[in-house]
Amino acid sequence: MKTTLRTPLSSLFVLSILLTPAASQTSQQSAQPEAAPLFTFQEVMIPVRDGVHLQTVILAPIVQKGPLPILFRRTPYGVPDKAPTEMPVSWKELAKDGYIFVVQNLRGRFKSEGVFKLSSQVDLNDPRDTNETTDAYDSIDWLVKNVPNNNGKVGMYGVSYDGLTTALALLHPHPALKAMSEQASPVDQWMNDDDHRYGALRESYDFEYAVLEQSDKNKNTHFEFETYDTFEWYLNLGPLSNINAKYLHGSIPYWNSTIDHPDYDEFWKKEAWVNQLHSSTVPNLNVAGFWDQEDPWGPWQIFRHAEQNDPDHTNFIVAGPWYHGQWRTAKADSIGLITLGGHETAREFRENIEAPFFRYYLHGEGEKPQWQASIFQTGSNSWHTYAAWPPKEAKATNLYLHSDGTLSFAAPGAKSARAYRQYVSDPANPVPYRQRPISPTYPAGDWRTWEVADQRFVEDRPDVLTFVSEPLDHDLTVTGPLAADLFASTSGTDSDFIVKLIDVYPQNAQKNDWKDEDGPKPGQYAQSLNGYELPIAMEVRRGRYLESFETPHPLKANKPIEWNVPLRDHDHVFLKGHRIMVQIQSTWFPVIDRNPQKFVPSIYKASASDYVSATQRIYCSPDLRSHLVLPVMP
Ligand code: PG9
Repeated sequence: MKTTLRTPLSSLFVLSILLTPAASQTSQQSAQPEAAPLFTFQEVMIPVRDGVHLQTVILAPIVQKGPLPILFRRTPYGVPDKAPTEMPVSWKELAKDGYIFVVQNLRGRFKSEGVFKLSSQVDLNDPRDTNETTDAYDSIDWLVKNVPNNNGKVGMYGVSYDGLTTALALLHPHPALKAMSEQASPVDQWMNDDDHRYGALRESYDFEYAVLEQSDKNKNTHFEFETYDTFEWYLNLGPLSNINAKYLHGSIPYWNSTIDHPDYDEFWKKEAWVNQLHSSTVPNLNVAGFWDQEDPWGPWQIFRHAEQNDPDHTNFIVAGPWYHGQWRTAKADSIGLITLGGHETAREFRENIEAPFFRYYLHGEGEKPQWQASIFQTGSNSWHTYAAWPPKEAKATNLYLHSDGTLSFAAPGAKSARAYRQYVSDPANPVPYRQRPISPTYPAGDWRTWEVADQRFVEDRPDVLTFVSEPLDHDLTVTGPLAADLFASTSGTDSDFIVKLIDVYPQNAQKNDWKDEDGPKPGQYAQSLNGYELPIAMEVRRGRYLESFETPHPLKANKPIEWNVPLRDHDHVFLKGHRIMVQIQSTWFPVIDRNPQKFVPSIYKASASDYVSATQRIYCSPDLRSHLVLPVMP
């Protein structure tokens, strides 16, 4: 396998934003004498129940007047090697209240002993099982007993993997764990989140992440692609079995598990830890990003599971206009080209929501949140609170696809020109999920903002269908879970449909600021929002799993059937003058692996000749009314 090794501390976004000083996110070390550290630094090896020791760094404020709560983060990405001399950006608001910050490497990562399993399996019935739930429990027990001058209260928080290790503590929380903020935690890697979407493999993510984390215990490892454009590499690769045959040779356990378990079997059901959660066991501030390119789904699921029994109302959800972890950056006043009405959404989240939440539960000061959901609504660019999520006032409203390429709230009538629209999907020429050249997933770079990219880049492809509404004559607010209900057929026996709901900006959305005589600088013309096609929700369904997730079934060629495509929770205003667009396609490569379009027992064992072109039809007739379901606010 060809790989390069890079320093772990610079290679991962989440870790880097957690440790980047507030003053400058990009500044290099200067020749100045080192500033004094803001925290004391202690590295300890915490023993857990099976005798394994976990590498843990304890950072207590240099000036500590009295007992303080502990804020604990558990990570596979590495711990700091010294105390920061400038306050890390994402701690700035929290640190004002005073915390002892503790960061721990998961078992099997860096100096932590044991084996890293890249797994969220927890078996609470097996007294010998050790997992992230028991490691969190044992570590908290040690911390409250051994860290000097702590007040006996612990909070946990973290983004993504660190969010997962936070959330897993919900399954058997230590009594000292008084509050947590799970942020972008995955919950079920087959159903959604990082690795699959309802069984459709997130090929580039699953592969590149498994290599990143399981190549070397002491490092984060980046796969070395032979082509600059990874789209080309994945296409040249051919069938997925070539990843092991040509590159990994079975050396990466998580990748092996992925290809050994194509369907929703016991392996994935055990990974789906959230199904063990039925009540709100610890006050929890769940945090989700609307344009989170990795784990947009998990926080909503954790929130919904805890809602099953939340008598003390300690289960909260926060969502905003963010890519994965963007709420921990300095400002988040924009995402890609999209500005956010002058709001510094990340700072506002930390200052007005996260810090007061931990202050209340860990310092006993201030007020409990009076809302259940606090959302930065996109489109209107404003914060909103909701007593319940989804808000009851939202009314499920159908938006219909018409065979003339229009979208409207009126259903197709008997006079509809045609019953369907069609295109040919060719796995040899798949639709790229973002503009080529496509960079490697890590280091993250362009990967972060691909979900807000202007969708005009694929609109003219013959294998992408576009439906668009008239300009809206009033603002349309959509708050709650969205879905698409398609009636579609394929000439093959397996197939994918990808649905994108898009907000189309008016042609004159923005005044261009170049002087007429100068014209735009190179690249500037494309940096405008005029006519921009902003994705609001996007998702894929894979035909073989429409009937059952456990047992794949072939589709009947050319038979229209119903495809339900959940599009997750959103809070967005399509502004007056904007248009609503829906795009439909059958490939989204390489973020989703190619469906051969011919049914095979396992796609991961398909051969090159199994991949065939297919004619796809989307029905828009009075009987087969493909539509989106939008939760429209009055
Ligand atoms: N999205 C990453 C991840 C989390 C959990 C499991 C696997 C991957 C992450 O950013 O940590």
